[in-house]
Amino acid sequence: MTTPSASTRLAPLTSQDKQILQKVADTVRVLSAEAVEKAASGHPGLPMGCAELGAYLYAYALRHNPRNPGWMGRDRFVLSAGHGSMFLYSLLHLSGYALSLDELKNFRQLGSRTPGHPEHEAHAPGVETTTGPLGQGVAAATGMAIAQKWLRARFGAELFSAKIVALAGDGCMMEGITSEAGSLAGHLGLENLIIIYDSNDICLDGPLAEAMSEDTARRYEAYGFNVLRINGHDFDEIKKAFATAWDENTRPTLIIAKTIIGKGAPNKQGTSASHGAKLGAEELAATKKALGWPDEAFHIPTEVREFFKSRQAQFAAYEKAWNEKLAALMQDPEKAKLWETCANGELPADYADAIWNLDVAPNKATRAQGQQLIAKVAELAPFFVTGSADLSCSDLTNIKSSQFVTRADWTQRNIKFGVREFAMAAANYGMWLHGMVQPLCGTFFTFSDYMRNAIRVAALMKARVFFQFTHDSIFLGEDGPTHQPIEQLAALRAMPNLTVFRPCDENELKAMWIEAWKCDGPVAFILSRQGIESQGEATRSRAREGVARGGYVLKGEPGGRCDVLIAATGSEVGLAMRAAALLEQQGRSVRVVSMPCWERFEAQDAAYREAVLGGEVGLRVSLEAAATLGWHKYIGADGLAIGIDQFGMSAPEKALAEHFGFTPEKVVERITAALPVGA
Ligand SMILES: Cc1ncc(C[n+]2csc(CCOP(=O)(O)OP(=O)(O)O)c2C)c(N)n1
Repeated sequence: MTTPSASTRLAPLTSQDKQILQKVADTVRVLSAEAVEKAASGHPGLPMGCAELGAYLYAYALRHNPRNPGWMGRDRFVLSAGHGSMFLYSLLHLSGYALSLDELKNFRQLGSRTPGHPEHEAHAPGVETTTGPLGQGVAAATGMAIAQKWLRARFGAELFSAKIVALAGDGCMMEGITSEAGSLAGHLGLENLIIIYDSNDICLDGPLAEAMSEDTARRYEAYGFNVLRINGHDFDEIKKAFATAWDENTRPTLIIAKTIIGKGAPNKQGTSASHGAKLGAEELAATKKALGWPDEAFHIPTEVREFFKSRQAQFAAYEKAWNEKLAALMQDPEKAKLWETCANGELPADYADAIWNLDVAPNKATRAQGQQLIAKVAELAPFFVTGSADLSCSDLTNIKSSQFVTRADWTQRNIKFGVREFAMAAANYGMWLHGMVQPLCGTFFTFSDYMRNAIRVAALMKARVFFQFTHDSIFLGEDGPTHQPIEQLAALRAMPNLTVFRPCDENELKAMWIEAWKCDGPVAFILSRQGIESQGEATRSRAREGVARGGYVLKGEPGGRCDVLIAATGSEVGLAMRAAALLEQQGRSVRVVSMPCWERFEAQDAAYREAVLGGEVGLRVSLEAAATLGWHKYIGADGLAIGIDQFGMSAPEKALAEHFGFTPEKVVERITAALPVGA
């Protein structure tokens, strides 16, 4: 595989080139400092320190087209050190993206497209991913690089040889997620990944040396990176390093760029004083003076404007050349069809029926049934890719008809992310952001905590990653409390934009898979390790609509009167049904509500919710083998929440059920005790 040669693609730098690049860099410096000054908040240090790198990147290195930020063939730039957001905004504005100077003047203000940290394209075109939590951008970029290589194996190197460039600071380099991502990228030989390390030796609290002293270059060499060291203010060195990185065919690249934080601010450069606060009027004035800048605020030199105007033809030409290659590919009807399917993320029109009519064995663990669904989905969606953090044998996320991706074989559909949960989660949203793939990744539910902030960033962006979390309660048994989730359900339900499903059997599972594709944001599948009793006809007849609505009456009738209402999810739905049968033997009327998805239920109108949970009800009970937090909003302050508000224990499943009161008899005991006297 050959990538287009950067050395031939990039114009040689003349002294005139360097002059204009320096002007661009200084414009980035001053614009960034001015915006932070006006907002009286923000981080001028990184944009000022990385200005030369940014100028060269946006002017020459990136094959992008600012007039069409969504062009699939573009190189992608991720500012992992998201606090330096003005770096990105300045360059997007200058290079011709639809981000006005007024937006730069509105930095960090309510409703602006220039928020404190870069937020995905809903805010500014050209922002490839939301960043800010340090290190995550590197893992997201790794995911984008993975998506590129995966698509290259299907559509060819002509179309998928873009580079993914991430800019990381000292902070990113200290984060564990960056190590996970680096280790993975080296292992997979992601030659399309370029990490620029803004090595300025200063972080928020002061000199880096007080917190980090390892040899980063050797660390990355050990991961399998090609490591280059440059002076990040020298255009010749920058050009050479980028040319080498763009030409690299086997290894990811780390460019360690030594820079001076806040460069250009005469008194604050090189110190943490320029990291995260405005320079102050005096220092800003001194900066402008030192750079030979006019007093006028937000000044952009005409030659900088003219320069980027002159670059637009080249930017457009990149896309045009790529479009011609795409047109050639489209001559092949089979490839053309596959392209359309992947590009539109299209499922067959009858996908819901195809899923619903699948013959799935009842009375099994939902993770096991889930694997059958995954196989079906893989058939329906050729752009569907799965991955696991070394648990595919257990979380059963892998597509059985396919093998695992290796650095030499990207035609496969399962990815071994290794035991790197956090990077896996961020890489998965990176894959989704890249486009043309639908990722799913899995691990044990309790380890969703390792991934949590990446799930959160995915939710913030409404990136539709499917997260499959298995071993969903204490009933995983002997592995004990470290592995038994308790508070994770409540924690995920509290996250905006995330849809959480906990199906009770194969029918709810199928309905979940139908609904997951309609979600606008990440989706969490919470599946059991242990076998679960199927609800048979009850869910067969009601779950398809019921799951879509998030909660539904599984036994009894909506509204009306009953002595006891039990709302449950997942494995506890079967338990609720058994407890209901015992209560009925005592002559009590019982309604059982299955609530596999709170978010969907919340989205229903009041009349529907009232019909499911309301009416003349003697006692409302919730039943879930997890923290009870949140249930009282459905069962009322006087309802009985049966859950587990303590950590679990290591023991066989049955012993745990007895101990924690999750048997039909014990549930009935508690309900009977809670019923009003005489009821
Ligand atoms: C996960 C995470 N932890 C902490 C922070 C807060 N924070 C923002 S920038 C920063 C220091 C980063 O230092 P460096 O990468 O060297 O940035 P520079 O000083 O060069 O701008 C910290 C701790 C964050 N944004 N994300």
